[in-house]
Amino acid sequence: MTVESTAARTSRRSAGSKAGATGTKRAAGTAAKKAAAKQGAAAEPELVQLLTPEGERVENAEYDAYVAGITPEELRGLYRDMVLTRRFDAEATALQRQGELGLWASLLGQEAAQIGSGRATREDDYVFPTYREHGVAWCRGVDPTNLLGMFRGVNHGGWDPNSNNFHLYTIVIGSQTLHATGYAMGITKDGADSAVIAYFGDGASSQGDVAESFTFSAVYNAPVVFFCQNNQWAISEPTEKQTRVPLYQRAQGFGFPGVRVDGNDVLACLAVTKWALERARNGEGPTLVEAFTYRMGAHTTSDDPSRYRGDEERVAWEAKDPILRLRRLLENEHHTDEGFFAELEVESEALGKRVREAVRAMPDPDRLAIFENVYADGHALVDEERAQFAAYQASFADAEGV
Ligand SMILES: Cc1ncc(C[n+]2csc(CCOP(=O)(O)OP(=O)(O)O)c2C)c(N)n1
Ligand SMILES: [Mg+2]
Repeated sequence: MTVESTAARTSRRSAGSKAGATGTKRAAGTAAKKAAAKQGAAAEPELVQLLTPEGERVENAEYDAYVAGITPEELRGLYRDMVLTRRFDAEATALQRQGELGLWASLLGQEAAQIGSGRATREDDYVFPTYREHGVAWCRGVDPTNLLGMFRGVNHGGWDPNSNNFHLYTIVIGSQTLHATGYAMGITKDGADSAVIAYFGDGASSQGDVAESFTFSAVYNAPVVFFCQNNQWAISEPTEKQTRVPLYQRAQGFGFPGVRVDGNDVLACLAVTKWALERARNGEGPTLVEAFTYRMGAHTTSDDPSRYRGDEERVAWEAKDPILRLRRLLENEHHTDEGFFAELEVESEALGKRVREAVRAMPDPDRLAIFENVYADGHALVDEERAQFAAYQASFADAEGV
């Protein structure tokens, strides 16, 4: 497998194949791209898409096998995951506005990339997220309320990474790709057949850490999937400021495959990630998956995107909404009734209420807790600093419970 766009080869192949019985249509766009190329216009590279924004399935010889047996119940499950994740995210944004959280990084618009890839992982796989992977956390079984402690400033993480094989959020962008690569190299040494997936953004792709991870994982054939959510922005910097080539093509220089997938298509993200994880398990080494998506909201609640981007692109991406397109598929193929959507609404409301109550009930931490767990067995210098800080706190006239 080379880094030639898998979709390009697939669309060549599927151009001669027959449309399926469930309204499947052929991968389109090749002719238009050729025409654009003739006119000298820069054609956008192909991406793997299995579900159009209109909710129609697209045939794909390479990746169909990875979602071929998907049942209506599983499709409803993916829809439920995305709706509840979006609801949780909206609730967290509101809690920040109410002063209950210090900050929130919204995943709005990236639900398909996260749920599709998250649901592709196996229980024994290990996930290294950045700070926006609330949907992946959901798939891994991390209780969403646990994600909020760090953003409320009451802990440094809030979950045990080893309980769900879901590492703590990482703010130093790109650094988790190194941790993931090291972990994957360890898996190989253990002789296990688990895989690792590292999430990072288009901005993080410029970090030296990411380049080093690519080199190491390629040379050591590490079982790791690099899942880049290209949401078009790194705070106020557009992707053009990170790269002169489509990001997935970077993999070529390191000697492993790269694929661009429609990041708003949950089925394509599921299929491509399953394929990449399978390669890792089979000893075929790393893969770069570029999920082409869009950050619908602000970078974080501290950001005001109207200062650096117009409304037009958000409006264009709204038409590609990941949840809407799966809803259209479910409706087109009569996999749901009104009861399903009504029950999901009730479930969303209940989740919102649970999240609000959990956040408000989070106790302030003991002020000296920050000195705990620095070293496994304690350290004289930390003991000294703890004593100094305790004395400082006690020096205030209204000191209590230090
Ligand atoms: C090493 C490092 N440099 C700078 C920052 C400040 N910073 C935080 S988020 C961010 C942009 C990240 O963009 P991207 O990787 O595209 O991820 P996104 O936020 O879009 O999900 C930057 C520069 C940081 N956290 N870490
Ligand atoms: Mg980004």
